[in-house]
Amino acid sequence: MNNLIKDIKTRQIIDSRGIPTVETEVILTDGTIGRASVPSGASKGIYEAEELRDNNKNEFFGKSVYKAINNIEKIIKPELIGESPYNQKEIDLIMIEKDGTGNKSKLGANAILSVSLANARAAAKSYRLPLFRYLGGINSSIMPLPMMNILNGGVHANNKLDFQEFLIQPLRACSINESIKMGCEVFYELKRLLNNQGYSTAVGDEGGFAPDINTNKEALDLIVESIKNAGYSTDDVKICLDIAASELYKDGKYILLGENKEFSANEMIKYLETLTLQYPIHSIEDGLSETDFEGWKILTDKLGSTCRLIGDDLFVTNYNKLKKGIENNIANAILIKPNQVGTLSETLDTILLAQQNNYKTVISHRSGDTEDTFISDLAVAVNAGQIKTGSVSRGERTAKYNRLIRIEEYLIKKDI
Ligand code: 2PG
Ligand code: MG
Repeated sequence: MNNLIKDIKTRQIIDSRGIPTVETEVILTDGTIGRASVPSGASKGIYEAEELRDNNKNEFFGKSVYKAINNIEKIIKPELIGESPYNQKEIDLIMIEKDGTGNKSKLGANAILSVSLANARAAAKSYRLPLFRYLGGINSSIMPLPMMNILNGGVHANNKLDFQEFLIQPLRACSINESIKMGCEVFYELKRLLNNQGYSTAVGDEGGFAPDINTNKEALDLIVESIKNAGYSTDDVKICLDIAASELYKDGKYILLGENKEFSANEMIKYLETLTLQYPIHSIEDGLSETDFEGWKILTDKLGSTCRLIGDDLFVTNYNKLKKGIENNIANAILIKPNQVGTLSETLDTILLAQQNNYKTVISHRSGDTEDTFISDLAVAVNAGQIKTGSVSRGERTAKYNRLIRIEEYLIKKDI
């Protein structure tokens, strides 16, 4: 197909926290336009690719992204015009090489990723294929099971809960529609429970409630009760946790302010183990800090056979970090966030490495996100099995679930 990149347009938009981010359009010679925007994290891993911000105090308190946009217009665009949009790896490689740093700090991972994703969208559209079908081919057929964040703590909320995310996963759902229905019903029941107990039902960054409770056990009890009140068992709907432990780790200790506890790695592991024995916990993400490699080995030894242990900050969607984790038998699952690494091709390489080594993959949003639904298509494309994209409230989260509903409809009708 003699269809080439003709133009690239880019602009600053805002994400779900009102913080500027990059949106890009890749325009092809046949007139197709592919658009994508990039999300942004709050609890970022220290090894993530770098998001370029202007640090100009007069613009959005330093958060504007005009430098990234300028890099797309002045540096990336001239390199990519005339390239084939169907050669995603080549497109990504050109940008990686032009950046020349290990962590995309020159051009900005936000700049590079927006072009990378917009290019894939343009390519898919020009073939008149749904994005997931273009990315994954005829083998893409598994709908991911959502992990829905219904209670927020940590740096995503202003309560005292130490753990960042309390999620539910409707394990026994047979379809996306059913899993979303189950998730919503538990969410309604949690709201009712919180209301009845006089707690606020205001939501945090990812759309989960952020009540003013202090302890992790209180949060877990509320969720178990909501699952039951919604008419489900804790086999139907399980609990997942994102501890985001890198945020709790100071001078070799895990500081849990809400619990009023200070743990060594071993004590933290024991604490997590106790919780898994007391509650229907299916997975734990970032149970320990990204720098606590020794602790992770023990955690995996102790809990790896009974619990899904997901590395987020630990692996930062990075091929080499995951490879090291696999070699050392650390964790058994990986969170995949395209903006942690900065291109679609590198994201796909990391997913493939995980799948070849029996590590489960969870495709994930960021706490600051946009209405872009790329990750929904990505999750189906690679048969990831799991998606984590927030609660069933806030438009930027529901956009991703609603996209999955549409994809499931395509797949059932088999009309593509
Ligand atoms: C996480 C994410 C998404 P953030 O830690 O898994 O839920 O949060 O985007 O703030 O890193
Ligand atoms: Mg996380």
